[in-house]
Amino acid sequence: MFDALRSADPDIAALIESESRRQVRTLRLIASENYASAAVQEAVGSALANKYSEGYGGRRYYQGQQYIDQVEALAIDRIKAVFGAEHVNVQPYSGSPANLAVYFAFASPGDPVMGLGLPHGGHLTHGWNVNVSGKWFDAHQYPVERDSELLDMAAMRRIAREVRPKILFAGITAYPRVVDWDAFREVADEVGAILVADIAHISGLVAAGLHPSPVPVADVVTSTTHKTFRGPRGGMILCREEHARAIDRAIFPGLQGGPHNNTTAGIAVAAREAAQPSFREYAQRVVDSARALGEALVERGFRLVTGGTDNHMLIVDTMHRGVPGKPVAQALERAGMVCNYNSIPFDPRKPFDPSGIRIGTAAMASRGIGAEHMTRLADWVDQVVAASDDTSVEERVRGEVEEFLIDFPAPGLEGVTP
Ligand code: DSN
Repeated sequence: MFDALRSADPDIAALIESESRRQVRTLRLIASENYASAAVQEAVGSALANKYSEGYGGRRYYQGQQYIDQVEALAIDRIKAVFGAEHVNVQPYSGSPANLAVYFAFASPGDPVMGLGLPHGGHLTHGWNVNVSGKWFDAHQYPVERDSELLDMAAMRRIAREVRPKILFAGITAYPRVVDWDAFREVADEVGAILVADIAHISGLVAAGLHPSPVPVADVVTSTTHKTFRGPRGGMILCREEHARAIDRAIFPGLQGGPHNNTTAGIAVAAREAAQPSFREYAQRVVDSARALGEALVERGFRLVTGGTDNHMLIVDTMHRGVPGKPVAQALERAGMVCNYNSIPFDPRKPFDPSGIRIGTAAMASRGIGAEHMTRLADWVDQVVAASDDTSVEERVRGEVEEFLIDFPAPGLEGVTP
């Protein structure tokens, strides 16, 4: 691999090879990460990256689009088929630009908008105060309930009635339960808001039919393409036909220049993969293993936010075992298991040193690791946390993790020697 790169730039080649080995040798538990297939990676690394294509199919500002138009049309048609969408735009550079385009399409600076608070599992771009969505709009946040830690739909309705948002975001980045799109629709209709479902985390589960789809319910659906959907790093917007022009114009020329055609090709490949029966099996493995891991962690004295999971992620309150999330995440990484530290709802600790960790099962499931392996994983987590920085335990577990992973090749990295 990387013959040309190794000779032209050995420094970068060596770093890529080291990162590839790291991805092969560790249990990747970051809920927003995955392994894109070799086919997706080849599309992304192709000559399509050399081409400028500002505009849309048949209406571009540069000549030479005979193949690019076909690539983008295939990506759009396949995403439409997978999700049953009326209109699709595959040009957003990623999830944050996709969400910004929605604000640009439907609101003006100063307008009221609403989303789930970041510390309660929402996203920065859902109106959090340090983000442009919180600085340029009159952003209001709804919470989860203090006791159940489930979305507080009554509070959401009450705040929406008060502020009458132009845009109502329903969507999550750190929330392990099913989102009731219909309940959001009711409120959006009542207050006259555009309902936006951000399914960046769960789009693979939606594609596989393992989470209810917001596509028939919401006005607009935004997503990244690389999390559970397992495509390249990119974004997409699905919407009703009536919003097609507003969304397309918000992306280009409103917000972006030329689309990244190589990424578009990668999205097309991923959409084809998502239509295969093997993708459904993968997605089932994702949710089954998340549930099994949750049960096994609870048996070992951990507390899960909301008590469990319906999707690919677990928010684990590590303070229940007496240790904050950050040192737990650091110890787990030393032991070969890579997750991120995460706030829990109503966290008394600071975001940079919070009370929990977030664990996702998508990348593991892509390697074929499933529910039957989760007691082993929970034991490793338990042992590392119980050992409290004992490096001999971390080293032993790291060795066991590496040995375990030999039987589960990582998609897209099959040629990498651990
Ligand atoms: N960074 C993504 C995540 O980890 O959930 C969200 O943007």
